[in-house]
Amino acid sequence: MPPDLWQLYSLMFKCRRFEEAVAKLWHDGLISGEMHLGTGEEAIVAGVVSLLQEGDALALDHRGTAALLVRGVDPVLLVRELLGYPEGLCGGRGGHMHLFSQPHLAVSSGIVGASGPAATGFGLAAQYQNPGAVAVAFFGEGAMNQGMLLESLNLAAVWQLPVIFVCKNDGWAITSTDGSMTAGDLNERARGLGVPVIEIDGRDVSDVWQAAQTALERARSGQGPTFLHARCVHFEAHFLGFQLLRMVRHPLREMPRVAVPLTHAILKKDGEPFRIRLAGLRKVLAAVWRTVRDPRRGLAHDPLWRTRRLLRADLSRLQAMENDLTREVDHIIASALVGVPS
Ligand SMILES: Cc1ncc(C[n+]2csc(CCOP(=O)(O)OP(=O)(O)O)c2C)c(N)n1
Repeated sequence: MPPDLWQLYSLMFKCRRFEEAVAKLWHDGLISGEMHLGTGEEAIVAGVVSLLQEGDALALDHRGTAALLVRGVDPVLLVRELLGYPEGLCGGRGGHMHLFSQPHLAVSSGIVGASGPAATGFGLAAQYQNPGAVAVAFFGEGAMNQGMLLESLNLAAVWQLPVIFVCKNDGWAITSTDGSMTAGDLNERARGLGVPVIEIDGRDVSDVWQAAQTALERARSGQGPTFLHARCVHFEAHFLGFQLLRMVRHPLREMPRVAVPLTHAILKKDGEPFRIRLAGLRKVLAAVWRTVRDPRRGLAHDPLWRTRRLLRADLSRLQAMENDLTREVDHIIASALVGVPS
C-alpha cells in the first residue's frame, strides 16, 4: 500500500506550526533555558511515528516534542510542560528534554544516546510480555559515538529484539561536524553489530514511511532490529538562538556584540601571543562564513516544501487543510496559556 501523502503532510505541517509556536513562546521569554527544535526532521517523525500502534514504545532524544505530538500526547499538556507549568505533562519538571507519557509508552531524554537503552529495554519487555509490539529509538548521528547506544544495538541484534533505531543524521553535533568526530561509516558500524541497515532520504516522507514499514514488519514478526539511517537538516541549527545563525540572520545587531569583546581580547597586553589570538579570530570568522554559505538550509532541503510540491495540484484542499491546522495549533497555545502568569 502506498503512503497517504495528504495524511503525512498534515502531520508534518502540524509539527512545523507547533514548533514555530513554541519558538515564539521561547523568543517571548516564556520558556526558560535552551530549546532544541526538530524543525527539518518532520518527514522522519511523521513517516515513522504515524505507523506505530497501541502498545508500541517510543524513546526520544532532546528534540522529541514533535514526535510526541504525532504520537497523540495531549498537546496542551506538552506546551504547559515546556512552560514549566505545574499542570504540564510531567508537572513542569521535565522541560522539553525530559518528557514522559506512560499511556503512550513514550519517553525522551537529554542524555545523548539514552534513547538506545530505553528502546532496547522496551523491546525486551515486548518480546516477553507483548509479542508483536515494537520500540523505536530516535537519536542524532552524534549519539552513535555513545557506548550505551552501541551496546543497545548489539543486544538488540543478539537477542533479536523488536527495536527500530532511527538515526537522524544532520551532520552536526552542536558545533562539531560528523567528519571531525566520527570514524568510519555508521552503516558499517550497525552492520558490524549484526543490525540490518536501510539508508533513506530523511527529507522524503514517502521514502521514510516505506523504510519504516519494512523495519516495523521485520520487528513485529520477530526478525529483530533495523537501523534506519535518515539524512536531514536542522533549520535552527543546534538550538534556538544558536549564535552563528543569529549572526547570519541579524549581522548588524549581533556582530558588535561579538566583535567588541573579541577586539579587546586580541588587543589586550597579556595572554596568549598575538598570532595565536589572531588565529582564534580567523577560526571564528571562518565558522560564520561557513554558516553564511551553508547550502543546507535552502528550501529544497525542507521536507515540508518538498511534500507540498507534490500536493499543489489541489491547492484549495491544501490551503484549507493548512488553515485548519494553523487554527488548531493557535487554539492549543491559547488553551495552554490560560492561567499562566504573565
Ligand atoms: C551524554 C551526553 N554528552 C553530551 C551532551 C551534550 N550534548 C547535548 S546535544 C549534543 C549533540 C548531539 O548531537 P546529535 O546526537 O548528532 O544530535 P543533534 O543535536 O544533532 O540532533 C551534545 C554533545 C549530552 N547532553 N549528553
